[in-house]
Amino acid sequence: MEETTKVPRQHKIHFRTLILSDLHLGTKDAQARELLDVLRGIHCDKLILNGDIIDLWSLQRKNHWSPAHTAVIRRIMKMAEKDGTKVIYLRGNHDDFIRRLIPLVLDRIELAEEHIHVAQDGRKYLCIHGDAFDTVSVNLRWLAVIGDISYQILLDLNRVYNKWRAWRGKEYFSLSQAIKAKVKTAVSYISSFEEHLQTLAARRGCEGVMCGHIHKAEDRMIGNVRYINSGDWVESLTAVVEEDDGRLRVVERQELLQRIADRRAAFEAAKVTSTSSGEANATISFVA
Ligand SMILES: [Mn+2]
Repeated sequence: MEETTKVPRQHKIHFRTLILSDLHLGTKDAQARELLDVLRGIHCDKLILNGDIIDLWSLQRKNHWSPAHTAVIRRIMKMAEKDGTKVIYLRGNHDDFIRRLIPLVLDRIELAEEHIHVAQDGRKYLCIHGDAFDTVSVNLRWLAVIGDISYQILLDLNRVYNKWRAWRGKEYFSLSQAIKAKVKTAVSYISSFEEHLQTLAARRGCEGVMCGHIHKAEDRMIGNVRYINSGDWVESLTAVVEEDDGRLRVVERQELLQRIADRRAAFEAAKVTSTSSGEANATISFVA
């Protein structure tokens, strides 16, 4: 893997906070390279890893750990060590092995069950993976495991189906997203999820809740609670950022890449201008 610290800080885009969830490192569907491109161009004060970062469930079945996955972990460690980023790793249901360790603070890296993020405007957001709101995975763990295996099959199917679509010249279609949307509505677990979420936010004195788990980025009001979901790095490639002006937003990989590219281009342009103006005198005297 490429060295990750060569990009100078001035070349990077800055966020007060970056929230990522559901990287599922250790599975073959984790989009680790795609994430690395983004992480290398970002400097943030705080990084919240909202669960399912290392997929131990899947690793125990089949090991798909790759050098790109190691590079992601290494980049995160570097952010804590070199950039001074405070890293908060929250337990997910696929990495619940860290449950035995929490709460634990290792210098700038903190492992926890949940975290209250105070935004620039003073509003409090409860950050929690979100499986606790998922009545299926809490009460029927065996069903959740079966669901997880069928999700894997679905992802495999999705890949084959989209290869066929690409061959036919058709655009990408997420079979798994479509089926999941249908199934979850049918189970009507959504309403109980919303109730749960509002109760917990009230109990923690928070105006908002930030989750992962469902692999679908969202930003909407549930009653008087702002619910923000950072999505995942398996399919949707989304994150939540807290901009320098304090706005919390859901962002897609494409936007992040564009901003990183713009930043680099602006920096390079500034460098060229300063060198050419430095050479200008020499040119003028030569002409004279
Ligand atoms: Mn999860």
